[in-house]
Amino acid sequence: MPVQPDRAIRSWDIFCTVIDNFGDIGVCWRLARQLAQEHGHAVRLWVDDLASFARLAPGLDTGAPRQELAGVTILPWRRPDQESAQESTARFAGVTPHDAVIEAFACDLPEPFLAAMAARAPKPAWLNLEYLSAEPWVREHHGMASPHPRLPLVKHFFFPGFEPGTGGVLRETMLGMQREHFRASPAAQASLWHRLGFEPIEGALKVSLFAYRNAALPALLTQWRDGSEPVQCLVPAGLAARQASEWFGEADCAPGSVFRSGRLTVQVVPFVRQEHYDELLWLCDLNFVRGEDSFVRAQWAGRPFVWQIYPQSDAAHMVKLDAFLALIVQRMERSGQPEAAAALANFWHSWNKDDESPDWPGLRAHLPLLARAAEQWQRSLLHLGDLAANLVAFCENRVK
Ligand code: TRH
Repeated sequence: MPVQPDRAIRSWDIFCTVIDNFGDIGVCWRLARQLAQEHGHAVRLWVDDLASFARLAPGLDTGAPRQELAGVTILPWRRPDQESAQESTARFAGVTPHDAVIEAFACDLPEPFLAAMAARAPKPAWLNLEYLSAEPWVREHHGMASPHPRLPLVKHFFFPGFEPGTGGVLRETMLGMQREHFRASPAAQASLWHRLGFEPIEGALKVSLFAYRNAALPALLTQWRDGSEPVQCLVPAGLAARQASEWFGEADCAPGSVFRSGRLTVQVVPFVRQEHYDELLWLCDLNFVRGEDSFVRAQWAGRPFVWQIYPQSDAAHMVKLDAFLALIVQRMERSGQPEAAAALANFWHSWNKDDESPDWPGLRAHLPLLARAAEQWQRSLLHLGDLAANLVAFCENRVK
């Protein structure tokens, strides 16, 4: 007989704050869509900066007090330090919390909403969705409970991760099939090139470059320019495009801009809607990604990638970087590829330490092996289950 869950979860409130342009909206928007589209749940996504959100979701009306997009209800909110108690009370007046409430990445929930959670029967499942990390302590902390100091509410910590016993990472059910279809379909690829506004350069190594400003970039561009093979570098409009244009001595870095020197062609591509970003990753031989969501997407792409982790004070991010690298490197060493693993680790360290001499030839030499390892890695992640489904099961069975 199928086991009945302890409680049924059919609706969600997700609170997200947006810092540094996109902040955490990348993860929250993907999760919200998946809960709505794949699980058929009602999802309210509360976002404090609709203008930044609109870059990932071009259909968004940045002035709307409430709107539906991709099956998700989107509402504006302000963090407790951004609006007065009266404004917050007015905003949440008459709002009954849904079955489960997620405060993404420890953004504090507004007091009036917390009070409504405490008054609801049954009380909603309350989760803090944490940052993704490969550090070993994540497994122990995943699922930990934290009672509210005043209200009769208990928050649970949900940690994404790469190992059994963690929350896993986001992955849409159809992603693998979509990727295979794209790879096998010249028409789908042509349509992406059309959307990007460029043509493939025959024989060139295709690289996508999504990054924060990085002191290692000029040296990398120099090596690509002076290298022995043509490099076609597709840079989404933003920080890296600006930095590349400065290196070329060009003022404009709008989508459509092209910079050429030696063997290197840099093309600034439009920032595409989130659903299309995967296709860019599937198209390229090597992807530079950053932060959290694009980092995960690069893994599902099964292509070699270079991760620029979000920098933190006291270099705390380097510990996280090394924890993830350790997983990859150990796996590659076990399958007899220690040199390729060392080249990857070496390059990632340079890229994240603003090192002005990243070893491009070292990485390039191992790209074929790294491509195989990337494919194996993405297959190994499949057994974790997908974060959205893990989250539903967690709320239904583990939150009391
Ligand atoms: O938003 P990010 O820069 O990283 C985040 C934030 O920096 C945040 O403050 C930090 O706390 C967190 O990382 C760890 O990068 P990320 O996470 O990859 O998000 C970017 C989103 O943009 C991602 O969902 C992919 C999407 N995207 C598009 O939709 N279209 C595009 O063309 C590109 C390049 C990206």
